[in-house]
Amino acid sequence: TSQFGIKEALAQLGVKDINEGTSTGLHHFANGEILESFSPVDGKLIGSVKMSTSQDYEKAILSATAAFKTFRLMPAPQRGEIVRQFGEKLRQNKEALGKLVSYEMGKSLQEGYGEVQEMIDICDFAVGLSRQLHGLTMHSERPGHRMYEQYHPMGVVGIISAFNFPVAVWAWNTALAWICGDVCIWKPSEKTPLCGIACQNIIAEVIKENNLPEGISCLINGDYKLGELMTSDTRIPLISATGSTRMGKIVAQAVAARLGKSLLELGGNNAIIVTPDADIKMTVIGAVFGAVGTAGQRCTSTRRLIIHESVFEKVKDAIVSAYKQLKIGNPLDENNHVGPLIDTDAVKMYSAALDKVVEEGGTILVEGGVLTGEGYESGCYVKPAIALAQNSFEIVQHETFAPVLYLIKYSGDVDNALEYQNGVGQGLSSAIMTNNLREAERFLSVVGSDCGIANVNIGTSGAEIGGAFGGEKDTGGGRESGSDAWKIYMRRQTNTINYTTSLPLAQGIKFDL
Ligand code: UN1
Repeated sequence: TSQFGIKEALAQLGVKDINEGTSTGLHHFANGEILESFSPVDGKLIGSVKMSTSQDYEKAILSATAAFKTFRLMPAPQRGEIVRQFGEKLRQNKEALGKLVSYEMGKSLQEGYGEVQEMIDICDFAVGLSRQLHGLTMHSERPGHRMYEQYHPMGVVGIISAFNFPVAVWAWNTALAWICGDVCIWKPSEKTPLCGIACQNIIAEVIKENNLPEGISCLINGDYKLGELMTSDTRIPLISATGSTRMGKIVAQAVAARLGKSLLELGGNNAIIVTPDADIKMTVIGAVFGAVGTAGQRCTSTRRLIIHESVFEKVKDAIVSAYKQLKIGNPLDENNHVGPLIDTDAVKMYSAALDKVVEEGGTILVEGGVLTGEGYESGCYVKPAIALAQNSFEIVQHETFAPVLYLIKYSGDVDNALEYQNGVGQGLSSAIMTNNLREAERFLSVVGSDCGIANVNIGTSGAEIGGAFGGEKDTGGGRESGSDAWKIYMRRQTNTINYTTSLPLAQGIKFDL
């Protein structure tokens, strides 16, 4: 791996194995059992860290709560300046962090860099936003009264993130939370703990250079048990969780039981509708990147292609021949398109999905399989597969986090395709490929896609940070990143001020003493 500079990247990011001394990880609360991070790229141990105990968790909460008391007093544009500096440091560390993401998680180097770029972009967005945390002003029904609303910092934000975007999802949350005056406790996926330490080291430098309280950013490492401590803790007003629908339902119930707020970004089952008027070349690029990018491990990955019968053979042949060009291998080698899955459990789920689709009556169009031999020693490399399927198949209804693409045929008009598109539990991302204005507008209308993201002539993945990101139904309903997603990180207060010498009551109520 040294040829790819992983050692240098880890050194630059201050990530050390516990045997080499403590990983800097300023404000990294971890004194528990050992957690080893193996790379899916070559199966090698990258490093070990300690997990956080419940005492560590308690320390993190106390530190965060204390930091909030001062951080909330800092004017928002000054908090924006901190986020600006964080963005600068991310620029300096883009190469190193991108490489670590690629090596620890397994996505292609280009996508590793892209993920760090998303972090930089959200920082820029948050800096501008730090001067725009606007509330509204209303006209009071009472004379000599003024009414307006303001947004105040809320407190500690708990972030639970997934392995597939081991750094960007944290940044979407923290960059906004910080300009809003909140402090954060982050539990990264136990599959990518080193990415967490690298990020914490970067922000810790900024915090130190600005003499700010360290508890603004706290890192804890561990599994679902730590997550449970967070979701049931009334000292955390907002839990932002990214992961499976199964996990999200557990989180949502625990947070709701104490009337906390949750921001959920859960599974997708994203489709591209390919109409008779689709540009086939664009469709192929969008569909193939959507299905095999990040080895099908994005929540926005393309899982289903809903193709009109009149173009079905043409589109199918074009996609199948594009799959033949795919190079599978070490994601740090930029000649490869597809890297490994995160671990061998994911490989099992991939294989089970392919068995299941055949069992349910589907036909394999591009054979899958687990790769073995030189370069594939980790056992995590699989061949992207395509199956002809029915939308109603149980396996098609289910999100398999792997490069398995289902082709579904539709006939008649676009409404029939929409029925399939919307006929799944999840509601994250969707797309239509068409040059027909009527079809495109129908897809975007109230009777069109029911997803949080609906694209025309663009694939389902790779959203920009400027829009609100998230989806409906089993996707959890949360919105992160751009637009007005910042509002969930603040508490809203309505203020009415009387500048007269009398006290008229609203609704014209008379109450004389
Ligand atoms: C995720 O998979 O959890 O839209 C996030 C995209 C990326 C983010 C995906 N910007 O594909």
